[in-house]
Amino acid sequence: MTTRQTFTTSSHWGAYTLTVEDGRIVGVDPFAGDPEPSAIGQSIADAVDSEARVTQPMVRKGWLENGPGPAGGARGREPFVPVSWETATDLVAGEIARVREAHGNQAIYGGSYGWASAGRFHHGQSQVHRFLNCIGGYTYSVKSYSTAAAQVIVPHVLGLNFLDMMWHHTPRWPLIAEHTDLFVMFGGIGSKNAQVSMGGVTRHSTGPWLKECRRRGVDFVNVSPLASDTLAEVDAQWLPVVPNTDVALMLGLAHVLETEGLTDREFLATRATGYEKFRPYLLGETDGTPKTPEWAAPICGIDAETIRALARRMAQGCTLISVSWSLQRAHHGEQPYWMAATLAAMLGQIGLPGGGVGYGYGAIGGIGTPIKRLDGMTLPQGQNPVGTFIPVARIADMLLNPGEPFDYDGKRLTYPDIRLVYWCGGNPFHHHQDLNRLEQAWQRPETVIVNEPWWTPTAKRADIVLPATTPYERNDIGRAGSDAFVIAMKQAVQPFGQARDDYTIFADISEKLGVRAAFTEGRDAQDWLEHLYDRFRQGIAAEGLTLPPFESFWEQGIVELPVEGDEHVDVPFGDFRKDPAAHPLKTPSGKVEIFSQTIAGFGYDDCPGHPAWMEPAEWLGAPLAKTWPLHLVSPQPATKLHSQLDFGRTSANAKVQGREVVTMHPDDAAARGIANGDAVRIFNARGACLSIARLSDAIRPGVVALPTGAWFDPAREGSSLERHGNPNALSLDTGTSKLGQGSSAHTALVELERFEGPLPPVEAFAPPPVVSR
Ligand SMILES: Nc1nc2c(c(=O)[nH]1)N[C@H]1C(S)=C(S)[C@@H](COP(=O)(O)OP(=O)(O)OC[C@H]3O[C@@H](n4cnc5c(=O)[nH]c(N)nc54)[C@H](O)[C@@H]3O)O[C@H]1N2
Ligand SMILES: Nc1nc2c(c(=O)[nH]1)N[C@H]1C(S)=C(S)[C@@H](COP(=O)(O)OP(=O)(O)OC[C@H]3O[C@@H](n4cnc5c(=O)[nH]c(N)nc54)[C@H](O)[C@@H]3O)O[C@H]1N2
Ligand SMILES: [Mo]
Repeated sequence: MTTRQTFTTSSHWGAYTLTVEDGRIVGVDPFAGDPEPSAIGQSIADAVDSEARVTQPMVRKGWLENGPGPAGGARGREPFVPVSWETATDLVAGEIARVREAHGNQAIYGGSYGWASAGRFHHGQSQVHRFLNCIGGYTYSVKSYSTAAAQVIVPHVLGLNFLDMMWHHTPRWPLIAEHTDLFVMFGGIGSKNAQVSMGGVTRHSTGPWLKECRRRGVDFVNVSPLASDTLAEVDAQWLPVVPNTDVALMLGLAHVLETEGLTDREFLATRATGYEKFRPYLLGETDGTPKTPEWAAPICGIDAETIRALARRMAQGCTLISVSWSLQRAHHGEQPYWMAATLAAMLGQIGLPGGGVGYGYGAIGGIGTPIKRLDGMTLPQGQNPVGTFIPVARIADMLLNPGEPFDYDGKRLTYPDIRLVYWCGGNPFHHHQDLNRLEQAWQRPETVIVNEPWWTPTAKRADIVLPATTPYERNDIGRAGSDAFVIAMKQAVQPFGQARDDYTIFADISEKLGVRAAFTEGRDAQDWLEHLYDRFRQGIAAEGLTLPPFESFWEQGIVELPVEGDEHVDVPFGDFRKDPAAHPLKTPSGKVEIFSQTIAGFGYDDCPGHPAWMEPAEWLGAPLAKTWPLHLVSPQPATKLHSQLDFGRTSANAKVQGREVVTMHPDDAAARGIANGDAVRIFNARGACLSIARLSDAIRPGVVALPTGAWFDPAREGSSLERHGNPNALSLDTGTSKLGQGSSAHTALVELERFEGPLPPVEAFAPPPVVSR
């Protein structure tokens, strides 16, 4: 007899009801209250018993036989030996103890970047950080791949933590719908990326809000190399900018405002500082180059008349400038964020309803939603006694250059000498730039330990792999700060193979290291869920919000909190605008810093004291473009979250011949004899990957777009040709600047050619060779 049951669950891409028959997930139905559910969820049905699952603990053969040490190329190439949990736990505990004793805790790198699962208790990073803190700490990472440059520049310019700026001080949709005349979107605003949000987005409202704004008369301008970066329904004017040149375009706009008497001098004098230092640069008095529209046009690819007309329009009514995260994930990525704030200050509309500047609409779900944000359902991570850290995207630099100094936001720091790397809930061999370089760097540590449900490229490059459960194999709670829901994520199926929860894995290692009590505080997983829930429930009770007791919540499955509504909408910077003396910004001057004495004082050659156009390391105007004539942008994938569930149906169905698709302009294709659907090889001096061409005139000529997410799959023998279409075989691994040291993923020049001959197989999802001891 067939058994059939349903279970609620949540994910970074939404809430679903899972139907399980005879122990298998057979149905995935989106939450009924979600107006635009994400198709990513359909891949959940393929998650649990995928061929890519890790069945039991595994140890790299050479590591098991010879012990820890730099791997000299063996990591990622040698077969694995299956071992028992008892053996694996002993090996991990023993190795951590050895490294700690011989080299100190700072020799352990536990940054462990990645998104892991939406469940707040079984959240990979929280678990591994808590564990490593219990054993004396670890070298950690700061900021994110997503927004590192923004996280560093925004506090200098606007005196706000960037995430705070985004969640609390970015104009919300109801204000935009009511007041904004013109919405100028650098990097566009799609609803593709708003499918996901850290911890979940239960009611997807970015698309509906964009359409509502259009219905109420907002005019949109999409400044982006891809027309599809904005919803077709908003009828945006498309300005197909040359990638990484938005600052030149913004300077051209600023020049028109300044020279045509359209700047708000009052605002600049009373609510901003340093315009008098920026203005001579803008007018060319300091460098002999006035930043006119005619100067900007050949750089950014938008003609001077269009720039001039746009500047005048921006000064005519209520204008909101938005900048996507992608612009700052590029070389000199601090500049567009700084220059956008400068432009908004020149227009004098910061602090007006529906005007000014906003960052990151559409980058993830929930930004701009009229909601009261409620934080506080995370696993406490404890204190890290170790003080060494890196900006997150400097991992390959760190592994390659132990003991070397580097600059970061005014500090001179030193790369630690890492002996042991522990990753849980992230996939660096998906997310890092220039993966062939990381491949070299990754051989250096003595030991790499990875907890993973699947044989990701990172798991394949570990010495010890501990198989973790998926969110569908354990109980958890789904909750995100800017979401109205609390969701019971109920165990739907039995753990696959010998998989264990990360919590159990770390509790057992803690036992061997004598810190079990500190790690568990005497609670089992279910106790923790109730504890976290109760703590959250008490916390919000202080704000007058009530949640049912745990048992009834668990019974109900999905509970909505009354936190959404127009009463949560205020005008960002409204008080500051009204009375800047009484409500100063938290910058040194209390005002918007168009010139920052702090940054100028750092003396960086790649980030001066005011926003400026500096040529990126690679762009279409560089001499290098003669060799590599196409700019590669690598947007986030529509059909998955990063590399997660890449083997699932939603991702697989969008591939062609099992490969990620690259979008290119028909003219660029014709010049290379490429037809729609042809296999292509994309290459530069750093690497090469295979992909399938899709021709579209909705992309700027000279630009190609290959989304991230295809599991890194270099050929095993002979060449390092990546076979699956992962753009990080090609991207540039350099910091945004000495200030932010963020990822420059969107800065890369490439060439592309038709791929002749038989296509090599994609082996990304095949487990590595396994041998017995
Ligand atoms: N479906 C889905 N959604 C996601 C994710 C996912 O994996 N899948 N990941 C999430 C995460 S972690 C993040 S950080 C966000 C990222 O959000 P973003 O950083 O905003 O998004 P991207 O997809 O990287 O880039 C968006 C677009 O920016 C444009 N672009 C690139 N370079 C330039 C430039 O120099 N100038 C201009 N004007 N435009 C440029 C490209 O055309 C690209 O399509 O997305 C989140 N949303
Ligand atoms: N070229 C280029 N590269 C980029 C970007 C770009 O725009 N262009 N964007 C960057 C950005 S913004 C980001 S955020 C990164 C994405 O960074 P990634 O690290 O690639 O993010 P995820 O794919 O979400 O990684 C999560 C990993 O956790 C695993 N996992 C899921 N649940 C669990 C669990 O319960 N336990 C354990 N142990 N593991 C689990 C998943 O299988 C997956 O391997 O990529 C970056 N890379
Ligand atoms: Mo991200």
